[in-house]
Amino acid sequence: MSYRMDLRQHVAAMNEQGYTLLSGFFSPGECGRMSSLFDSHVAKVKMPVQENGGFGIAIHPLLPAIPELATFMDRPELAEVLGAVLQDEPHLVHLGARISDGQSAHRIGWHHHYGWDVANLLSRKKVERVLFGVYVNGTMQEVGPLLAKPRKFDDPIGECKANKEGIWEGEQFVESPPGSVVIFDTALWHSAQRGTKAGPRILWGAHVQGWSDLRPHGEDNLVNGPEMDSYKTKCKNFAKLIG
Ligand SMILES: O=C(O)CCC(=O)C(=O)O
Repeated sequence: MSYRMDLRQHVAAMNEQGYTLLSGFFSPGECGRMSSLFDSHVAKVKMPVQENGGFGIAIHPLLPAIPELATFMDRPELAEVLGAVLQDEPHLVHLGARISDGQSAHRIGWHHHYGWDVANLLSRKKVERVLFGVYVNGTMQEVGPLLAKPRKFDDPIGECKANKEGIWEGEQFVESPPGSVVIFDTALWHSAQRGTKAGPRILWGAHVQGWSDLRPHGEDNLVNGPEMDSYKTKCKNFAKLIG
């Protein structure tokens, strides 16, 4: 699937399987610049990627740490897809990153980020909150794939299986080249697997909900701090995403 396909197809994919792909959305040059930003940050704060034997390290909240990432979100087509999926103007309410590598744990445990009363899912009319994840090095076997358990938007949430880091029936490997964006429903059960090759796997992204949906969520974090002022002036499309 490509981000150039019809917006209705992205909405259909979200509603039918819980995720959609913007394959190769960012160019190799952009991915190189993103990697440098993360390398500099990790060196500055002396954060070894293998800090805890888990699935790499997390950076939350992300924008106060690397505000330059704003420039990569200044893309009207990103807001267009997010708006179509949410049926509302998109609002960034959390930014974070995870950096892992070939030494990380085999898998990150299966989880979802719905965060509200899961009974809502049965009667809701649309996806309420999504994640968009930028897979700087891609999501594939060598680098480490995202895994998803496809779901329709109004399916019940289902149980977390006992084998939290194991193989789940119906799991799908979501594979796409470097620079791809995966947009997924916060109610999607997902995991990720260590790559077969050495080298970093950088994932960064946001939680997004409609501007008219004012419900707080336990993972909301600082996206609109003073360090963003100059980016809001320079990046008008980005500014609309954070207000
Ligand atoms: O690394 C991935 O592909 C998924 C990351 C993830 O599950 C998360 O950060 O919630």
